[in-house]
Amino acid sequence: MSAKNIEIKYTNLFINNEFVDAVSKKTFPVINPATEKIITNVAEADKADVDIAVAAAKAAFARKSEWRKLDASARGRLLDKLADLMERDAEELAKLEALESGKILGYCLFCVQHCVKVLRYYAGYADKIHGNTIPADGGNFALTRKEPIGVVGQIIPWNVLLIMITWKLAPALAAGCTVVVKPAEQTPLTALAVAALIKEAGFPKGVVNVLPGYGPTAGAAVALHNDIRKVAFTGSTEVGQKILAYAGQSNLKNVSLELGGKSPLVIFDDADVDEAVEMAHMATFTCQGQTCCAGSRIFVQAGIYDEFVRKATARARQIKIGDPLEYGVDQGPQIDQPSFDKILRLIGTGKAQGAKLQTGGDRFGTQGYFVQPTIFSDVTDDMTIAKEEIFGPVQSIFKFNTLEEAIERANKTEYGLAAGVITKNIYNALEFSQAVEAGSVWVNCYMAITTQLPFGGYKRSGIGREMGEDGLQGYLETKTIVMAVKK
Ligand code: TXE
Repeated sequence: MSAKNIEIKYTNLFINNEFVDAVSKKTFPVINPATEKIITNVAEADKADVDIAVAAAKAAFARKSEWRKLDASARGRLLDKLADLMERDAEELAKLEALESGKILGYCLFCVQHCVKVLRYYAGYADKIHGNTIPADGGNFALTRKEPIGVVGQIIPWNVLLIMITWKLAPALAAGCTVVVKPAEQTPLTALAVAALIKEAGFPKGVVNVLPGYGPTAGAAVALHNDIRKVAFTGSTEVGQKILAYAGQSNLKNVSLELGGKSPLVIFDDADVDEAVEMAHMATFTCQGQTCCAGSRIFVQAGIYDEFVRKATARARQIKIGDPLEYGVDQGPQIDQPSFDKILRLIGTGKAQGAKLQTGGDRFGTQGYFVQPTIFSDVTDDMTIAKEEIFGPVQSIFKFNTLEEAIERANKTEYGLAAGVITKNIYNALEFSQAVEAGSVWVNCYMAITTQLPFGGYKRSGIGREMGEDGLQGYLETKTIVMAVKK
């Protein structure tokens, strides 16, 4: 199969294990960001469809339903089967994601492999979810049960859709919840391909429902729904704040949020400069800079600063931009016009506010949302590019002198998703790791994200954790049962 031979099989809403039209019969276009052309049109969910999907999820969660009666180990086997199917269709899924998201094919294949691991990890957890017996005062017999929270709404972003949908579905299903997923409007096709695999794996109808549509309509209807007990959201901090408000306005549903970031990567003089340049390059430019934990503030100690800037610039100039489906391409387009405009506007502020443009700084080509890999040196903390999330291929390099200064400036942000430090000095690494306000800290590595490790943010980067055991707990309620013992 050639890289471009991509078959689009599913364009309808997925409710009760069937692909159906929207109630309104409306559709919306999915755009190829590399060409700005329409790939296809997809059914557009709105509140009426959300109501139907939530009712389906609620019925699937009802007492004595097929799903509720399944042994926990059988839930695990269904997740394992889904992992098998994703492995089988890895190439197809990766191509679809590359097509609609603009991420390069190699990275999309990596994403599928990551998802398979996440599914297998939570598959193993399904029959190991249990409470405690507790020696309560008064001599009664007391125990806790871990129960699924119920119908869950999951609102997914476009940047790594397959990974995000899996991070949310796998723990929710292992816990025994049922789900209504609202994928980002930019990337519904990959989400619908996953829906088809869920049906093929044998999940009972209504357990997972997937509703492509827009945020303020379908997304808001999910977050406001009174029968949804938890909403898990990944996206912008601005929308995250709305989700929390929707929960407050409706039924006080549980909320977990994974939001934006402005993550610092601090590189000390004792680092191997070539290795540090490579790590910083990966931290900034992976996925065109469209990762929540992108190393978007690179702090370099004064002694190696000039050498680092020179080498980082040379490295960025090696990036090959092009069609994400062509082998050998390093960087595809940004996701859409608003994102493209935002990145160019922020690059403009960098130039205007006195950062030194080392390379890039403009669009690439004349068609598609391509942005040149861009490096700014001499960036200061007060500049807009030091504060706002760019979500694009822009590396901002800052100079620092001491550990204390690095810690203080690393924390000078409203975000707190991730941080990195590169040094051979264990004391500096430990001091930084403890002092930095971030959900993940990587020492002499970056983006070391695996399914066993909790991931999430401090401050405005979010609430709650995904992945690892913490990720599972987010889909469980604790029930305390106390039984009187005959005295
Ligand atoms: O995000 P939105 P956008 C950041 C990044 C990016 C910026 C804007 O800085 O440039 O956000 O991206 C749904 N009620 N991140 O506009 O709008 C929407 O349909 C309910 C960081 O794409 O937050 C989509 O499914 N849902 C991030 C999802 O929210 C709503 C990943 C995310 O879209 C809604 C993406 C509403 N009122 C962007 N409005 C990360 N943390 O990785 C929108 N949505």
